[in-house]
Amino acid sequence: MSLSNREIADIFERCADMLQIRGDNIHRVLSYRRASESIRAVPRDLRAIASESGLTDISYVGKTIASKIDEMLETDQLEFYERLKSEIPEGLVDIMHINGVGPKKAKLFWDKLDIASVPELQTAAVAGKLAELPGMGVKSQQKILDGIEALSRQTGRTNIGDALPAAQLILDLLLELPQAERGALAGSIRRGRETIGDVDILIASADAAPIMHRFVSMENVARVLGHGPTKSSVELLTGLQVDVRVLERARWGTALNYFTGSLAHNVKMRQIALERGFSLNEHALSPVDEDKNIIESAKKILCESEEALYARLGLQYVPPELREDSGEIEAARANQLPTLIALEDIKADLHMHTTWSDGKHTIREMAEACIERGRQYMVITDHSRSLGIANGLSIERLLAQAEEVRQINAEMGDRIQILAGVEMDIKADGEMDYPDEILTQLDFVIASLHSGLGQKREQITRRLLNAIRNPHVDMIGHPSARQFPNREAVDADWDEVLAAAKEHDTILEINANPLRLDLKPELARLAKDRGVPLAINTDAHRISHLDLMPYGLTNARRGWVEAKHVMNTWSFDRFKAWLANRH
Ligand code: DGT
Ligand code: CA
Ligand code: CA
Ligand code: ZN
Repeated sequence: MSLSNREIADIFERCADMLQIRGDNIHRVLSYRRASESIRAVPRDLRAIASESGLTDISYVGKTIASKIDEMLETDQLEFYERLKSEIPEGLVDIMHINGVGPKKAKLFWDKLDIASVPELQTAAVAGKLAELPGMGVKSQQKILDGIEALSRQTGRTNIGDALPAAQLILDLLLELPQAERGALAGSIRRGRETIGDVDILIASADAAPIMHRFVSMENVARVLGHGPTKSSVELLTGLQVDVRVLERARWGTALNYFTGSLAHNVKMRQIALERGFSLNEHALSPVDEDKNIIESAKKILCESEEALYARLGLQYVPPELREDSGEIEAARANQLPTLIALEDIKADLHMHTTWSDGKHTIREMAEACIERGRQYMVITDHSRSLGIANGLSIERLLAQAEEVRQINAEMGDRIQILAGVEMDIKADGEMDYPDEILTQLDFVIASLHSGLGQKREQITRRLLNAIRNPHVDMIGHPSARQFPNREAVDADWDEVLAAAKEHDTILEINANPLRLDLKPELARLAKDRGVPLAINTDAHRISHLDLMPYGLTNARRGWVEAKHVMNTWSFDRFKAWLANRH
C-alpha cells in the first residue's frame, strides 16, 4: 500500500529524467538524481527515519526533497511528479534511456515527429524519418535502432496496444507474398488478451520456404530464434517475440483453432471430440476406437475452416474472445452463445478531452474527427478543477466551455450532436469536484478516480458509491483506475459498486485505451449480468486516440457483452431521453 524506499527513489529518478528532457537547470536535475541514489542506498524504512531523526539527515536530502518524501509517505503520490507527467509523456523517459538518444533527442523527436513511445520511435526509424531531422543522419538512426534492441531485452508481456499493430504489419507483409493463400493472427492476440506473451501468426501455403525467408529477414528483426521449414521465431527490435507457422490450407480450421487456444479451451474441445469418436489435434480429426486409440486405417477428417470444426463437434462457432473455458463450450453446446457487441454497433463516444484541459486538439477538431469516424453523437469531457496537473477547468472555464460546445454543436447542424460534459474528479476525501448547481448545467457528467488510488477498500468503495449515488453523475470513468503496465486496479468492493450502479442506473465505463481496458473483462461480465448499464469510450486525448475504440470492443467481448448492454449503441434520441429522465 504505502510506497517503499525503492519506489520513492524511482519517482525521484523519473522526475530528474523529465526535468532533463524539459531542459531544466542541470543543478535542479542533479538534486533529484542524487537524492534518488542516496535514498536507494538507505538501509532503513524512510517512514521510520522521518518519525525519528528526520529525513534531512540523509545525504542529498534537503528541505525540498524531504517535504516531497513526506508527501509521498502521506498520500502515496507526488503532485510534482504527476504534474511533470502531464507535461512530458512517460514514454519519453524510456526513449531517453535508449543508447544513443538522451534527453535532447527525445525532446526533438517529440517536438518534430510527435513521438512519445519506444514503438513509435522504432516505426519512425524503420521508415527513415529520424535521419531527416536536424543533427541526425542514417548512422545515428541505425544506432538508435540498435539501442532499441538492447533495451528490449528486459521486457516480459507486451500490452496489446503495442503488440497488435506490430503483428498486423507482419501479417500484411507476409500476405503480400504470392505463395501466401491466407493468414491470421492466432494465440492470445487473437483472443484479445490485454497483454501478449508472444505473437502467433499462421499462414496457409503450399510453399513455406519463401514465407519463412521473408519473415526472418524483416528489417525490424533483432534476432532469429529459430528458422525451420514451416515454423520460425524471431525477436523484434522492440523485444516482442513472434512465431510464424505455415500449414496446408486444407487443415486451416484445426490449426487455427489449436493455435488460437486457450489451452483450457482446447482441452475441452478435445474431450468433446473424443466423446464423438475423434482425436483432435492441429492437423485433423482422427477416428478412434473404444480405447481411444487412433484407427490408422480410418480416414481422417480435415477442416478447412474453424466453423466446419465447431459444426463437426456439434458446437456453435465460438468467437476467439470467449475461448477461455469460462462457460463458452457449455453455452455453445446449448446453442446459447451471446451475440457479442461489434464495432458497427457503436454510435457515440462519451469521453474525450480537448485543449481546454490536457487534450491535443480543439472541440471543433475532435468533432470533425468523430464525424469522419461515423459517430452520431459525442460528449466533450475535459478534466475538472482539482486535477491541476491536467489543467482542469475552473467553474468559470467549465461554463465557458459548455457555451462553446453548444455553439459549435449548433453550427454542426445534423452532422453530429455534441453534448457538453465533464470528467469530474472524485476527490481523495470522496467529495465531488463541483457543486450540484454547476453539474446541473451540463448534459453529461463522468466521475473518475485519479488520486488517492492506494486507499483502503472501504474508502475507495465509499468514494465510488458517493459518485454513483450523486443524481448528477451519469457515468463512472475507468472505474478501477488500473493502468498497464504498473498501476494496479484500486481495491473496491465491486459487489457493492455494481449493486449501486444498477440501483441508480449509473453507467460504468469500459475505457477503450489499451493502457486501461477498464472495466476489465471479468468485471464487465459481472456488471452486465447484474443489469448495470455500460458504455465503451476512447477517453481520447488527441484525434488518433479515437481509433482505439476496437480495443474497448474486444475487451467488452471478452466480458460476453452484447450491444444491448451498452448505452452508446443507442440512437441519439433514445440516449437524450434517458438523460432527460435523470436530470
Ligand atoms: P501468450 O503467448 O502467453 O500470451 O498466450 P498464448 O495463448 O498465445 O500461448 P502460446 O503462444 O504459448 O500458444 C499459442 C496457442 O497454441 C495456445 O493458446 C494454445 C496452443 N498451444 C500451445 N501449446 C499447446 C499445447 O501443448 N497443447 C495444446 N492443445 N495447445 C497448445
Ligand atoms: Ca502467444
Ligand atoms: Ca507462441
Ligand atoms: Zn479522461
